Amino acid sequence: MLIRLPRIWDVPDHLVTPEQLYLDRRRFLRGAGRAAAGLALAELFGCEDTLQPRFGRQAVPPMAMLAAARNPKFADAGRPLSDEAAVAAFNNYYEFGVTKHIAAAAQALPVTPWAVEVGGLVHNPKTYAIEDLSRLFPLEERVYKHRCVEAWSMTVPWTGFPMKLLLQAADPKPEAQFVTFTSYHNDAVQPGPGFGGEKLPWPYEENLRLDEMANELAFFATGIYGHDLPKQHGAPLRQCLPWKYGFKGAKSIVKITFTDRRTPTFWNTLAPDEYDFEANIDPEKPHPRWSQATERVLDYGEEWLWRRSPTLKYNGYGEYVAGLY
Ligand SMILES: Nc1nc2c(c(=O)[nH]1)N[C@H]1C(S)=C(S)[C@@H](COP(=O)(O)O)O[C@H]1N2
Ligand SMILES: [Mo]
Repeated sequence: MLIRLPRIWDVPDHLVTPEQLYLDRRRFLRGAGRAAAGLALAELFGCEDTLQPRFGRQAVPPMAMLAAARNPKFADAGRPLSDEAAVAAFNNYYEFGVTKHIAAAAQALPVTPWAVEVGGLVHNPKTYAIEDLSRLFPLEERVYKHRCVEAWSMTVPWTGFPMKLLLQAADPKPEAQFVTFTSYHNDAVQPGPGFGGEKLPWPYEENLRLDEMANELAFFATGIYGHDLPKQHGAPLRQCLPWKYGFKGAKSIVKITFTDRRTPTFWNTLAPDEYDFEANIDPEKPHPRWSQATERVLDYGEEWLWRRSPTLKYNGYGEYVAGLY
């Protein structure tokens, strides 16, 4: 029997991302037949390799440069930097929609004033204005690889400060073992997605063990490519955890809460068998719906350039984090 697979460029943009497919499948399963929905998914993933450079580039409006020296330890991730305008046009930020092209919609995010509430099981609960954070904690630049669970990756210079500095300032009580990061959420400016009136588990939340937050690699970014974060990248404060899949790092953080237990998180609540708590990058542990052995690296250049490359355990950062597990 001849089965015609749709070529990826024949498929609407909003159908090509695995995380989007998950949401769609939930909708399909309530209506259409289970088997038919399963087949459609299998067909789409069958041609993931044919993804073509077809997304645009997003001009980033001029922003003041940040005075932050590059940390020599993280000056070079061993592969070329991704093109700034390309990564600014290819984002996951579901509060603003399910496609990768939410940059325009994300401009509705109100970032001034911005406060980050640090509390829970700590000796020093405090609400920081975003300006205070970058004054209190010296900014540095680090080039990190970012690997999405959807098997695409990028290489970008983040400006920010180690999470450990905020952890020390908060001074957790002995019973604190985990920490929850909460993203901004406001239905009025962040409309979607909502399928058939289904309420998704907003706000977006993620969590870490305390020793993961204290790890040298765990980083809060306030900037990218030497200037403030564009809104689509999670302005004005986001997490960078380069040894974990991208969904573990929340964008546009408003709250950081120290706890004695793991709290529910956005993707894990939606699909516990697909998005686990640890989410450490591991080429030998396939996602239930696709392999994690390789990734498509977004390199650089005038046009989109996806380069297929093997995925490394802990994204190649084992020397820093392997001892945690
Ligand atoms: N609040 C929030 N944070 C989020 C997400 C999201 O949808 N909402 N997506 C995550 C995922 S899956 C990835 S891969 C990265 C994408 O970051 P980027 O768009 O800057 O590349 O943000 C993560 N943080
Ligand atoms: Mo992701």
